[in-house]
Amino acid sequence: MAEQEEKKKVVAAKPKEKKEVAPQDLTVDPATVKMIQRSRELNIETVFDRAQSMKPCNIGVQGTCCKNCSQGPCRLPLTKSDMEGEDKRKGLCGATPETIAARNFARMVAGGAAAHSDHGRGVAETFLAAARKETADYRIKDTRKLLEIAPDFGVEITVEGENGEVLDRDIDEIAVEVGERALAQWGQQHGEVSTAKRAPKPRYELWKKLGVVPRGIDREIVEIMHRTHIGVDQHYENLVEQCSRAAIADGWGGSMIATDLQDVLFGCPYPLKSSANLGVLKEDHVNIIIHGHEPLLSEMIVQAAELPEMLDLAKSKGAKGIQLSGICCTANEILMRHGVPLAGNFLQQELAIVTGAVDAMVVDVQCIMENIANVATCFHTKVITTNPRARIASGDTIHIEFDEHTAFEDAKKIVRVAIENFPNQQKEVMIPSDTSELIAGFSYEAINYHLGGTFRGSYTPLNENIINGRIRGIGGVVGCNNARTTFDEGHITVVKELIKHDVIVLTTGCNAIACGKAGLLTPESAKVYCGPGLAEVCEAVGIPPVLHMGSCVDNSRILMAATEVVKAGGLGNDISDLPAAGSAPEWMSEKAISIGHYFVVSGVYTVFGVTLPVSGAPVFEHYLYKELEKLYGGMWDMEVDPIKHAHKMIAHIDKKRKALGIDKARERVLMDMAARRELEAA
Ligand code: BF8
Repeated sequence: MAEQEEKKKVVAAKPKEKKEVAPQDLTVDPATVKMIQRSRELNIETVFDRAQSMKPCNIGVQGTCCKNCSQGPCRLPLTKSDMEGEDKRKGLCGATPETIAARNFARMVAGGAAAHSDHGRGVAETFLAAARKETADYRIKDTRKLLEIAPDFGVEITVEGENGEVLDRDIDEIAVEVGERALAQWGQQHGEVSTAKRAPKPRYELWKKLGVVPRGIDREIVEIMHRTHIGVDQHYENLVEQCSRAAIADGWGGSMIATDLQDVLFGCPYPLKSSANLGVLKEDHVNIIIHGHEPLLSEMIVQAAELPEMLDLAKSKGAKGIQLSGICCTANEILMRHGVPLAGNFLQQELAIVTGAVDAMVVDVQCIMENIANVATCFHTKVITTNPRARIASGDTIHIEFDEHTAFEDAKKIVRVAIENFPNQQKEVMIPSDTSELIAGFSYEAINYHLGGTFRGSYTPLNENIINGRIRGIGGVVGCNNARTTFDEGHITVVKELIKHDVIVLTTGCNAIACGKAGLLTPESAKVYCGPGLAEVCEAVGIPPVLHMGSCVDNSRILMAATEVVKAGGLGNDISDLPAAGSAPEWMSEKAISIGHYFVVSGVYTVFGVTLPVSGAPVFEHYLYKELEKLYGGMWDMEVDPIKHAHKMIAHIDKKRKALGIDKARERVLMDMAARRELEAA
């Protein structure tokens, strides 16, 4: 037995290192510094160690490695001579670096769009089961939102009475029809994904003109896989066009439908208080971390963990209670609707287990590192997989399959496993004390309400503050962590630089968690970090300068917020007219590429940090960074330095202010506070 235990620990053991990088050079997050230190003391290998011992492939980084057939991989790094003379690089089939990089890029879009959209499909299936009353565990909760979204699917919300009067239609009937039509968006072969029409009219018309309105969600993703097979689409512009269809099918389709139906099932988020970082774990409680993405699971676990019988069971095992917390986007989902604290973002998942306090880490899909299973073998932690699409071969995971028809029972089973495991907690618990208070829950509906004053909800006050220059513009800062860059530094630096220059920030995903840990999601942070204009608005309205809008599928909320800003008037007719820019300072996942591309084709200038795998194909790179603007009014960019990154966004915002003729207003605002007040009085 002891021998077996030792064997287990070996899989998680750190290989002998030449020279270790100091923890404080790997991250700006104090809890992470402590936990990297701790993992090293315990000789447990984490992603931070692997990132030192294994460097990325130089050709893959450039995007010019093709492994789409077995004659390769064909590796086409860009050299000085290729840059100076004629670029003669070709794969065996003759594929140019542009074709190869564009195909790789397209497959990333497909992977990302598939991940979001498959999540959305699961939500739509559960929604329909709830609407048809086939499951007792889920029900239609937010009827206001249901009635709001129904017309977008062509579902009538009223009926004509016998005497021609307009009557409310039965809510259950509406829900079933919405569920059926929403689900049909995936398999639809012709026509249009219906939610694409939510974009501002000029944007939708532009997409129609360019022929990129998606026909069906699955179809556009499958078509990317076909086109990128050897010998099919060998024109980078044509490939990017298909990327646009699939990305719109994600942002304005699969992701947007996921967000909407989740809101109807679980409630539209509104601002609430919580806290973030590993310090939310409690040594004397049963600690359950929910990690992954789909709220179908986490919502049930939240309910199960609140049952008195579970609390009693926990107490009978010697615990004072049950502490739920989240990692990655599941964390954001349960934070937004229930105020469940955030244990951490992507790069903290192994470290959470290293605290020794986690009784169960419950995972579903996406962004779950296989190595958590190895790290868990060094502690009592049970890693519980729950989704048939996502199992882990490493370590000793338990699989408790989660089914929407038996959801609550499954959730109770999972919570019980965690509680039963509490007495197995070993002595070596070390929880860093770091936590920060935060306010989250800014759905686009909540922003409407908060900025609209007491009597009406409207985006008009936000627009007025942008027009008068107090708010310079809007920055959407989102995305992952990436072990190839200093953990959380890019996120925090970009966001601080933006708010310092009066740019209000909308955030989701792991950026939102980073901001939460750094104390940027509180109204009080406005005074400390913002420029005077933004600080004044935040103080007047009582909102943080960085608004947490949810998980990565909830980037659709940012699209809707941008659409509402356009509708409120005074800032142009389309998203591409807005003084706004997007950013993913520490991206790493394919989902981020799909998100980036749907922002770009929605008209947003979008800057990525770390790297973009296109540098080995300069013509394709130029197409993404420069030429796309002519088509869509938005384009890609890449900047590693977070300060320069933020200033590229600010420069774009200023360019848009100038085009709108509101640049002068800001110059006046910048004179001083008294001058600004005079201006207002006039
Ligand atoms: O979907 S931001 S690391 S957790 S991919 Fe993953 Fe990236 Fe985090 Fe959520 Ni989004």
